[in-house]
Amino acid sequence: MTAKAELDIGLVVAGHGRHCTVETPEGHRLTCHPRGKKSAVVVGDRVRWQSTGIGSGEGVIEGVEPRRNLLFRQDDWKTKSFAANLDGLLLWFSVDPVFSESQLTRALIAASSAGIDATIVLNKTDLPGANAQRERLAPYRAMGCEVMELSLKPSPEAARAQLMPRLAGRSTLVLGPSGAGKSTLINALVPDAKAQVGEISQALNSGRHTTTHSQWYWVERGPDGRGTALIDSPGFQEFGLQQIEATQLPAYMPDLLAHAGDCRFYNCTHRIEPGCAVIAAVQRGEISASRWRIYGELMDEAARKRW
Ligand SMILES: Nc1nc2c(ncn2[C@@H]2O[C@H](COP(=O)(O)OP(=O)(O)O)[C@@H](O)[C@H]2O)c(=O)[nH]1
Ligand SMILES: [Mg+2]
Ligand SMILES: [Zn+2]
Repeated sequence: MTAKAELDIGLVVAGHGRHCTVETPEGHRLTCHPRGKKSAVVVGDRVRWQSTGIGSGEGVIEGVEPRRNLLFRQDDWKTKSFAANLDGLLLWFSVDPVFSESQLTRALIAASSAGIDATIVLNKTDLPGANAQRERLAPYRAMGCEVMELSLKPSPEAARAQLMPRLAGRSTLVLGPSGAGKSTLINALVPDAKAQVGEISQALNSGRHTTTHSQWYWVERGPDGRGTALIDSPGFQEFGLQQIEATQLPAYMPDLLAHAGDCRFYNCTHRIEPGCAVIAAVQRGEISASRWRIYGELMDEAARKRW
């Protein structure tokens, strides 16, 4: 038996349920299967693997290196991991289709609780209606979120210049609903995107590429196995936050948190209590009514899980 420390280290660049595609430091990609019933790996994981046999072109994952972070959502019945070991997150929304503020808030809370730095992107600002969507993001700017406005398709060079300082040398997950321009981004920044997907299909011995899982793309592959990477993720409808305790929610909502310490009751839920400083701030317009409404929905969901 090979000692664990001597096994090869690889990077998970695509996940396909139980099996995944692993990239070696030399840039080779191969399909790997987890050993036994160990939990599935996610894109961004560093794994120790060994070949299933000379010429097999496949491997077995013997272990997963400790994760720096993991972005996931937890719906009522299932946990869905997006990626691990992230340096940043682009919450990628557009003027059309109009973004869901509930999805935005949920993703921001998930990122904050995972300790991942998030930037909100509003794409397609060339379209009519951009001002209305810009205004919907004002509360997010006010609470300290970085918001970037792009029109990627008509101005790809300007968009690249805006984005690159944020992306260089980091691995960044792109998360957002379908139709917002994520594939357009990948194609603009990753010239050989098709080839990178092709390598994965080849490693899987299938011509068809699945878009139901996250996928790693090198914008620039560094010599040391590091570099600039974008991780494309499938669009989502649901974004459950069952992993977060109800009482912890305000800790991940900076606009609420700024007032939560001034409530009359130490265990205030900020929904109905007299002397609630959060409700007072909503009434003064210092917290947006829609953020407070979404907070209420998240509290209801969190309460539901106790049954
Ligand atoms: N007007 C406009 N359309 C864009 C922009 N960026 C992307 N699109 C278009 O939006 C549509 C959806 O883009 P796509 O990249 O497939 O979105 P995805 O589902 O998030 O991967 C395509 O028709 C793109 O050409 C933009 O900045 N402005
Ligand atoms: Mg797409
Ligand atoms: Zn309160």
